[in-house]
Amino acid sequence: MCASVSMSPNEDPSDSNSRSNAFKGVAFVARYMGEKLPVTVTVILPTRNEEEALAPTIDAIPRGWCKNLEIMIVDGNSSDRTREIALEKKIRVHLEDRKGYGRAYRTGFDVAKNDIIVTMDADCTYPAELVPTLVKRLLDDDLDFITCDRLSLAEEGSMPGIHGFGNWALSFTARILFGYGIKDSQSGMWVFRKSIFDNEAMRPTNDGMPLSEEMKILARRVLGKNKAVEISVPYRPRVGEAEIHTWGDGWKNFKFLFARRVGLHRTRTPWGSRDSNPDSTNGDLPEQA
Ligand SMILES: Nc1nc2c(ncn2[C@@H]2O[C@H](COP(=O)(O)OP(=O)(O)OP(=O)(O)O)[C@@H](O)[C@H]2O)c(=O)[nH]1
Ligand SMILES: [Mg+2]
Repeated sequence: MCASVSMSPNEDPSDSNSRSNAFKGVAFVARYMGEKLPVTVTVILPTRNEEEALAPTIDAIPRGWCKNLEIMIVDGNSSDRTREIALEKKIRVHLEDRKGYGRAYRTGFDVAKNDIIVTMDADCTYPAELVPTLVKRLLDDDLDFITCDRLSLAEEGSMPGIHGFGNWALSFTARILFGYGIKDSQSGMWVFRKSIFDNEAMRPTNDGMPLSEEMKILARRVLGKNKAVEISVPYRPRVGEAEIHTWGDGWKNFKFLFARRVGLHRTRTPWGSRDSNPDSTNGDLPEQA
């Protein structure tokens, strides 16, 4: 099971006083049963060998609070039981064999069926229980994009040693270069309207980990400060082994920030899914090798 807190609908997840109350609070889902949010939502989880954490991550996402909830993984050649577990849990599986975290999202954003998209790692680090609260915030405040800051409420052990420093250094550099006022440039939890991609200027270009910082840079640049906001949420220790290469990915993130600043970034692959990508909703998913 992933750790969780329950929030009442009017609590602000970024308010630490509210968070302490949240443990005693009424769960959002219970309150909103029968009074569903009038939106459709797709939760996208990129996965590469997440057999340990995937089931609890899926289970931690509340159900029954919006008109339609699609939960899907975009899987990148997992060689463990990740895809089988997703199918057992009856969630959508889309295969994207081109490598990279950013590639998975540039595919997932295109094939997501619903109007609001929520992203998270499939490793129990992000507060899945807050998904309804965050979507409600998007609607109530008429926002287009929320990015969740992990640095302010990170729990002990969630960002060991060099990762914590790397996150701080990258976030600091991004603030200096882009002056966009985002605390956590590396967070992978966003809540946004799929329609933001109707504007091609809002479509991220990077196939790797730098997609995360690119999303925030674009959101502030294209959507503006009033429509793209940052909210602090809890962040928890990872379940399962990470695929991240601390130094290699850190360096790529730094290089990307400078390249993007001077317009020298390149797109390696086109936006969107390929027709040849197998998808469980089309019934053309091959057996797990
Ligand atoms: N489809 C796909 N998913 C990936 C790929 N690389 C990583 N992921 C997934 O993307 C998410 C983020 O990767 P993580 O390994 O958690 O990276 P991180 O959050 O920076 O590192 P930790 O702090 O150690 O969790 C996880 O759910 C991974 O399983 C990839 O090449 N393809
Ligand atoms: Mg992670």
